[in-house]
Amino acid sequence: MMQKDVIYAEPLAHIEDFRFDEQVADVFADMIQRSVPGYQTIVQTIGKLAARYQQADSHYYDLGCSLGAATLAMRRNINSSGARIIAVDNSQAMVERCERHLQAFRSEVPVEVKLADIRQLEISNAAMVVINFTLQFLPKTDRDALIANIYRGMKPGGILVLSEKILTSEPETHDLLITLHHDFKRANGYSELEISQKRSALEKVMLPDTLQEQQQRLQQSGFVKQTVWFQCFNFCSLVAIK
Ligand code: GEK
Repeated sequence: MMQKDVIYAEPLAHIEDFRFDEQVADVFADMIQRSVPGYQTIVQTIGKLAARYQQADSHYYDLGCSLGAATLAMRRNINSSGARIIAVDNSQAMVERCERHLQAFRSEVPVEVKLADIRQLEISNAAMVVINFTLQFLPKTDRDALIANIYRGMKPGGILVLSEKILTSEPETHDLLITLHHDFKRANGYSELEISQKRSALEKVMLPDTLQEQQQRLQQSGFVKQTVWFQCFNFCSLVAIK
């Protein structure tokens, strides 16, 4: 059974910066589902895109894979020969659980789960790269280089799926999206205390960009074909095709 996220349910004397440790990894499936609007839709669509954009003898990357939800979605949908999925996370706790999770399902498609920093990863021969809510955790100064590295490692016709929480520069609509997201969390059983303590924990660790910054970064890296395919409140997913 899925373990419930109660990490911020009690008042904490000191709120430490959020980390992807054992405690978070244990409740992550519940946490992401109750916190990210559209998460299921996004993961399912990643599967559909894998079916559509697969190419023979290619690599499929899941960058910041956590428990491997996107990897599983791709793996279920790839049937071309010579496919290999590379799932990468720099949290030991996540990588261990991801491996266990993947072993629970049968598949012909080989998956390599790597404990590594995605900023140091060599990306090659990629028909598809997924970076689902992970870029936002990198220092802002490292984001351009990662997207450029992804572009270089992709095959022509390959697809990048980039999902992020986004900032809106105009204050009133920014506040509106935040309020709607908090309503969503409340409707999923998070209390005011949980919402505000989690917000403090993420303040210095998760620094979203605006949608325009994301789009510019993709363009500067070489992606001329790109579109937002999903947005709910301040959560957004883009596709870019090489
Ligand atoms: C999903 N994609 O379920 N290198 C590798 N991994 C990193 C790095 C880094 N530099 N920085 C953070 N991570 C998943 C959800 S969660 C999103 C992704 C969230 C990892 C981190 O350890 C964590 O597992 C993941 O990126 C972000 O579709 O919690 O909002």
